[in-house]
Amino acid sequence: MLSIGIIGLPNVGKSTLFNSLTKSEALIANYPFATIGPNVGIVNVPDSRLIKLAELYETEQITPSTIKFIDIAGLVKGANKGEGLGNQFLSNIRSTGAIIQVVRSFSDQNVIHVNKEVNPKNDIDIINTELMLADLSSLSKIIPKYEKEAKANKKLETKLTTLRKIYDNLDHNIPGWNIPDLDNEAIKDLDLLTLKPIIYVFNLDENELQDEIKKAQLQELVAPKEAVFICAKLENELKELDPKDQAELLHTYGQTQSGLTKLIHSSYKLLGLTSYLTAGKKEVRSWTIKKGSTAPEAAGVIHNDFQRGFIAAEIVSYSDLIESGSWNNAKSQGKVRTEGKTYIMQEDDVVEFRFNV
Ligand SMILES: Nc1nc2c(ncn2[C@@H]2O[C@H](COP(=O)(O)OP(=O)(O)O)[C@@H](O)[C@H]2O)c(=O)[nH]1
Ligand SMILES: [Mg+2]
Repeated sequence: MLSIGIIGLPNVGKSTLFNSLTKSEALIANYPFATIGPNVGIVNVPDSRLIKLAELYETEQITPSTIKFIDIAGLVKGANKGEGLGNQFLSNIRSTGAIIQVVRSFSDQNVIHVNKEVNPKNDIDIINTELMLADLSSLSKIIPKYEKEAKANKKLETKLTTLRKIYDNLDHNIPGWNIPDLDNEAIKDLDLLTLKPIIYVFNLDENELQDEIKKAQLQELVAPKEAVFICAKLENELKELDPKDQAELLHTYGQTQSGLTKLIHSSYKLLGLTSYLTAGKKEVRSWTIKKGSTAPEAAGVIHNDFQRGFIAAEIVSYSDLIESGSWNNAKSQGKVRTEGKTYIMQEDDVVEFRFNV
């Protein structure tokens, strides 16, 4: 399963955020390195369509899509040289599909800041410098290897050119994200940290949640990357409440939905994932696929046999199905389409596969 690593300086609210996301009990404490070892949590992707479909099919079995989050400790200045939990940190983050960088904006005097002052720009620079140094170090090992191999295999020359281009940019303080026109084929198996998809999460004070000017300034720091604004402390309080009280507390800060919901949806997209739906009396379910998957590939997520024996996919859009009131009605109204092997799955598809085994 693809995962997202949560990184950032100590005491910025990573574990608080992780706890709210997973409702688990990773250690929350007011000192660096409280989170020893990776904390891994599986999070459901909220999807109100599943609840509607469950009503329609009178089933109680709802299975949502999930994402794996990892609370990663130990990123401090010098992590690339093994400071803090440097090396362990690097191996934990290398295997994730994407990164959430948590940046402190909240100003609580009781929570120590490792660099003594709350300064989002400075903190982002420290973290991204560590990521770049780690990438430089990886490349300085990979490049000589390819240089040797390229002597015998000329095909590797283009790859080597790309690797050198990334190295030179990093050497001039430009992370992989900001290098234009990289050859996708050459970078896809590299696992470089500054090539991973990233979202910045700014952890705000409660009263900053409605401060549009502040939020615009923070977004500016990381544009064109996505920024999500939350108050981890508030999210942590929300998870203790029932839905009605949650809504009331959110309302106090001018919010209509939890920042976590937005973060989970953004994370899912960031990983390049999308989903399609199946619905029946036994179960209503969201299935995770890579964006751009064909109908047989999507069928394969349910079972290999579905992919191997794929004949066709019968598909109705979610809104048409709800409007028609049942699959059969939708069918008699001509709203159920039959799609073949080359069909690219869409997010709104409710599907029944036909296959031969
Ligand atoms: N005031 C305030 N305190 C927070 C917030 N988020 C986290 N904290 C506190 O900051 C301290 C460090 O949080 P933690 O999640 O352990 O940080 P980590 O080191 O990044 O994992 C804890 O005492 C938290 O209660 C927030 O949004 N506002
Ligand atoms: Mg922590």
